[in-house]
Amino acid sequence: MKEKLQNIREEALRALEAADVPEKLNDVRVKFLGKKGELTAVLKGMKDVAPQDRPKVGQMVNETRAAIESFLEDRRREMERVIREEKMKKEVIDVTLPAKKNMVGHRHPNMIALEEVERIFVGMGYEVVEGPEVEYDLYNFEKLNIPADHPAKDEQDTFYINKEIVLRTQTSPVQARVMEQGRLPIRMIAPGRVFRSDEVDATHSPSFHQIEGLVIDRQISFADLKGTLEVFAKELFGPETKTKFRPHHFPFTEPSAEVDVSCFKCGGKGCRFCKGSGWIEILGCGMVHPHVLEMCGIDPEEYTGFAFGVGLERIALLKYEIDDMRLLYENDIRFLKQF
Ligand code: 2U9
Repeated sequence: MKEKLQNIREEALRALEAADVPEKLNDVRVKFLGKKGELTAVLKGMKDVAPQDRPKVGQMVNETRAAIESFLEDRRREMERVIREEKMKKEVIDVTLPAKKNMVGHRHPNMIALEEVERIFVGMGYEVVEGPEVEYDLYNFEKLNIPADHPAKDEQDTFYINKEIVLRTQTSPVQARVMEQGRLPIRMIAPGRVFRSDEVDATHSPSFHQIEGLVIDRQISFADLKGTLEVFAKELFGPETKTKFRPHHFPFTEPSAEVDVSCFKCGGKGCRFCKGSGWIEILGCGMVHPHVLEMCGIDPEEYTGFAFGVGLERIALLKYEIDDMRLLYENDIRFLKQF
């Protein structure tokens, strides 16, 4: 019996020595230690061993099993070490290789224009305030002097979530909310996305961006409005830029005006860019209507103010000489990275 166990041990150790992949180690384990393995067969044959010899034989079987298991474990560890080393050698990183280039995006022309406008107004002491794109009809229309059935509501048709809630058609509701808070004076701009029922073409989109401004204080006059917008135009389009105020009508301002700037391409002589007129329309403005002040909780006898509104896309198109607004929404990096 001793000899038999000795033979099993030697045969198993040899087989483990010869195994060159972990799977073969497993085969050896099954062959010798498995349920139908050779060592297990010896155990099963214990009934034929004389009872007084059984403990001794049992001990020998256990020793043989322990020796095989221990060597098997050594071999497994050694194999894993070799495999790991080979893998490390294969995966070695060549730090001298050129790095992969990361595709970095580009700031959108709208964003560049917005930051420029914000820089100008923040420099004049304005705050930048944002508000919700989904608004109450009350703030988007009523408080801005556009009651139900007003023709301006047709012009600014939008998506109604329900009878009271709309996608805002202008950022003015942001100003109405700030006015209601009652902290005066106010000097603010409200940039953001707005929505209108418009067909897409080179100059229109059902969703675009506005920057509106509002100043409320004692003794604010049309002269303050003119001075502010003149500074704005010169900063944005260059120090030679002239401004022209044309009378206009908005429900929320009285008096109201549209503002043209002298063409920054031809200096006002008339060219293809300004369609021969020498002037380019850029924004609308006016003195805040007393009724709007009242509806937002401000006494029009004590306070006056001016407001203006400008389309952000319009500024971006003009400033970067882009001739189709749709290019601004395609987000083609080859287009975007030119600005
Ligand atoms: C309050 C009171 C008045 C905002 C104003 C305009 C004139 C204007 C247009 C420019 C091009 C919209 O983007 S556009 O289509 N806007 O002409 N907006 S005055 O007046 C306000 C705002 C808030 C409380």
